[in-house]
Amino acid sequence: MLIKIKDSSSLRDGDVTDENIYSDRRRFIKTSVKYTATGVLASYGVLPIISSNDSCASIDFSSIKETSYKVKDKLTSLKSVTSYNNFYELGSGKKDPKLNAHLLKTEPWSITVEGHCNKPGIYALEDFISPSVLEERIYRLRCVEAWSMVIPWVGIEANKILKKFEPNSNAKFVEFESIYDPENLPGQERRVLEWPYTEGLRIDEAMHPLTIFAVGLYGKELPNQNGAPLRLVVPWKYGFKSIKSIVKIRFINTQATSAWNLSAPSEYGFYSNVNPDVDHPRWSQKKERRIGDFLKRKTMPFNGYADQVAQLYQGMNLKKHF
Ligand SMILES: Nc1nc2c(c(=O)[nH]1)N[C@H]1C(S)=C(S)[C@@H](COP(=O)(O)O)O[C@H]1N2
Ligand SMILES: [Mo]
Repeated sequence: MLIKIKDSSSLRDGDVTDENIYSDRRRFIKTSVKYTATGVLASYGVLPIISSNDSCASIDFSSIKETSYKVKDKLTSLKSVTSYNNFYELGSGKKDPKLNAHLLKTEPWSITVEGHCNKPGIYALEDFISPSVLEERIYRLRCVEAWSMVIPWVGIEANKILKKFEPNSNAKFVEFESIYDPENLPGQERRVLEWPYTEGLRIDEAMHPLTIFAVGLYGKELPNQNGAPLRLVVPWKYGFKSIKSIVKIRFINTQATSAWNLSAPSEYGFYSNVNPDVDHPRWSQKKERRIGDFLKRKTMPFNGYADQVAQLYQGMNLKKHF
């Protein structure tokens, strides 16, 4: 992992961080991101997007600008966020990703950018993410399995990164690919899904200001089980669209592949916007269980982000294009 988020309060995955304590404390703790640029690993004859040097820069997490991207809901505890996961490469049980997290090798890490853009290449993470651009986003995450969480991510708007690769007018969709490492990742020994895990968005969805790349949560480096070192977060869509541990970004002309859509197209649509009115063929989506809560709550259209994103789907029949 190339971007290190150090937290002087030494929070560990196992620590129960009360959501309210966290939000108070983050104003006081000094957290730094150590950032070392090693430069582009290789490229198809293009220069790195951000000129690299050997300097280290730190940012103070306590001074991240107040973001308007937050929700009033109570945060899900750090413990739940990091020990109740879906990450099939690390096993299909909810506890497997944390247990097997050490098997995911995040160093070295490179990201291949391909397709309809002017700046394809193989990049190191720090070629396009500098700590000074990171911000906190508190988002709801709604899994298609009808549970949900509220997670304080640390990340950057996806459009800020994607634009640097200069996609051209043929880039109608963006496809992402996760790590493929069957020798180390126990879930990839079997074909539970088509490996590598893929996901995609229409280009306007990818460029929407709510879509982020996350490199951290709860003010520190992203735990492996949450998709280190870089994962997508698309808060108005079911969780499976938020692809983890990204190694490839491809600008394409036709609808992107999606691992779950490939495996069961009648159950998991390409769009997969959170929608209480479109049930999963095997269960209702009307309600959801917020992890940590006793009573179920109503599912909100677009997971509560309708004001910001509904216009992306004007004129579309969302029951058909689910
Ligand atoms: N590569 C990869 N990405 C993935 C998954 C996966 O199995 N593999 N699971 C998805 C699903 S179903 C959900 S709900 C979210 C869960 O994210 P979290 O474990 O950080 O809460 O990750 C998504 N991203
Ligand atoms: Mo999910």
